[in-house]
Amino acid sequence: MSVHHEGAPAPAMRVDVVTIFPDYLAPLDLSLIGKAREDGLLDVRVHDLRDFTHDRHRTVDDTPYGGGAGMVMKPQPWSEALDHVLAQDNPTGAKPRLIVPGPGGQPFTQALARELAEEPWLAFACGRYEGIDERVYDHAREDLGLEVSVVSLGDYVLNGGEVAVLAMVEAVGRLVPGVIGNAASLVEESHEDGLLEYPIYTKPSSWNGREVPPVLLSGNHGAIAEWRHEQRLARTAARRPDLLHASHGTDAGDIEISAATPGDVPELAVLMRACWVQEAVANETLEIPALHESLDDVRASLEHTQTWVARSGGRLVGAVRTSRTGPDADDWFIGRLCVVPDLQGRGLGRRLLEHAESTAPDGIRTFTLHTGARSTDNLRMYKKAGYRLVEQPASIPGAVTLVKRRRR
Ligand code: JD8
Repeated sequence: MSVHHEGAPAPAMRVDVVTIFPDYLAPLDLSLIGKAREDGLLDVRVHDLRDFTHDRHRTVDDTPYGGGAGMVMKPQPWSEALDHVLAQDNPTGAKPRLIVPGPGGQPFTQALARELAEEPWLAFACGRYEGIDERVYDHAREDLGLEVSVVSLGDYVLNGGEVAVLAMVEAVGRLVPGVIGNAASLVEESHEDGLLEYPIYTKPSSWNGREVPPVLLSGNHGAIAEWRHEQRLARTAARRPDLLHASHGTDAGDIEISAATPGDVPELAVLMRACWVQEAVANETLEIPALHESLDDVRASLEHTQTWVARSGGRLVGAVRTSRTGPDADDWFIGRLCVVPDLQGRGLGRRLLEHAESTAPDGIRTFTLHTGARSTDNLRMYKKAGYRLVEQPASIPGAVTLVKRRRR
């Protein structure tokens, strides 16, 4: 496994696949994964398990101890195959993460794909017949010191692991930097943030008596972003309510948003400190007003702003503050949007943002908010919600201003 030098192209992610049907993996020569292999972004190697047998019939299976239908894959060929993979082009004695597809494994998800895409070396063991002798898993963990994960593609039964490996290598490989041309397109995909994709259209704008939704022809990016988000919510609610459940907090049902009261002040102060220390680190500055707000400041803020708190099972897990601003008092300033660290990335921030927008009184024409120039997750969420960065410098050093026109 090659050592990576600063500025040098990142070493390819190495992927080894062991199977008795090497041709089953031929699709990995095609399309984006095939191109990524040519470009040296992925180093995919397929090995035939039968090459590690020594009898005339190249036997890899035998009858199950204890009786029962079908055959079991013998341990010895697997042991020799794994030894071969570990010995090949591995001067530093690195160890791959071993993934063994199986109907009883942990579910393969986009989150697991993202996790595996961080690994420099993956090895996949494709079982067939009734499966692989259990001692091979123990040998890999205990004798070879490999991290072994049994992973299932889904709750249905296949005849072997090859199809699962095809899907996993594609789902992981496309997340490797450089494999997908414009990485930005990865952001709005289904399962990336717990919501399904919005409907898409291309020319002609009128086809078979059917029109493309006019908002998509409007050129109004704020309106388009918001329409797309609403479509994603509607589709997810219709097709995968379980995802909505999951993405809206540990138990969606129990996160309530309500108007803040003086009783919330102590917890609010703690939450803001926790969240803005995170922002201070990300933006390398302590010049963040929220960090310097005293308990009295927070208490006083309830007088001149509308603050909302989110509680889960009585625990304060999020908050947001709104106030009418702007020379024509037609701007709704949304601030102090924060979510407890353990619930970030599950859509609660988005929910609080939508709530803050939805409570804007009549006459409000724009929504404005600030965040750190280097607060990448926040910026991604706001942009997906239809906000646009504006030149107007934020009154806070290192911060940026984002604005969205209100749609009625
Ligand atoms: C690996 C052998 C076949 C499975 C007897 C049918 C994954 N989501 C998934 N469904 N099935 C698999 C899978 C099936 C496999 C092997 C993965 C190796 N089989 C066996 C047990 C019942 N036959 C899978 N990932």
